[in-house]
Amino acid sequence: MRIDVVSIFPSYFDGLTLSLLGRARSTGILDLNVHDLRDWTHDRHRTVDDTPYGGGAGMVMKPEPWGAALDDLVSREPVAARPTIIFPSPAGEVFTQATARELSTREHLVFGCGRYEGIDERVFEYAADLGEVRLVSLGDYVLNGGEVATMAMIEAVGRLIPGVVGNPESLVEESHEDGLLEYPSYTKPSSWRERTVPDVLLSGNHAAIATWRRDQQIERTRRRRPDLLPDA
Ligand code: 6GU
Repeated sequence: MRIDVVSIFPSYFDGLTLSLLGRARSTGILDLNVHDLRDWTHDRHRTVDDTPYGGGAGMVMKPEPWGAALDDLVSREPVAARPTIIFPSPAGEVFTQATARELSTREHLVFGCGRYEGIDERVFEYAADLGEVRLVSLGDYVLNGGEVATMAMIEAVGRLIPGVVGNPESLVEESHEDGLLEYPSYTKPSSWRERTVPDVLLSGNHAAIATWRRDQQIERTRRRRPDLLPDA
């Protein structure tokens, strides 16, 4: 998979060279390129924002650098090869594990990280001529820009690409993959500061362990995230 990120703070993404995704990058599974939006400006001050038409607080990102960046990164490929262009936005659809699964099947993702009060609306319209545009939010709270959201999305998507996570089975039993939260985990010692591991986990009875874990998943989900359970 190829991923291009456009941001005025490219160094935010230095962390993606670490650990799992770093290895995926060095083995070639993931071709991740981070770009500075200011490289597509032409004035002395490398200006990327301006005041909003109609007035109001804050600044809006100018369309010209975005247009030039998209032109360079999205070669006018045949329709089938067009990228998915993601603009992180608190006004977007909410990003879920299903979104991550869907995006993990794409050949080319482009993330456009906005700052200030947003990006000139015409950029989204123009991008729609070049690929599939998605405005995506991490959840119902406000961040200062799209960078942290993009990091989260790249990590969630990246680990689903075949070969990125060493043991594919570790992807299966996780929170959200089956619509339930994960069961609790324990390791040695079996007694620690007077707290013991549930007996069933030491029993060697695999059927009983599976039942206990499932019950724990349902109970945790009911307590912490009742919104994830079907109404029945
Ligand atoms: Cl994707 N962007 C910003 N700026 N704030 C957010 C968000 C995204 N998701 C939640 N809050």
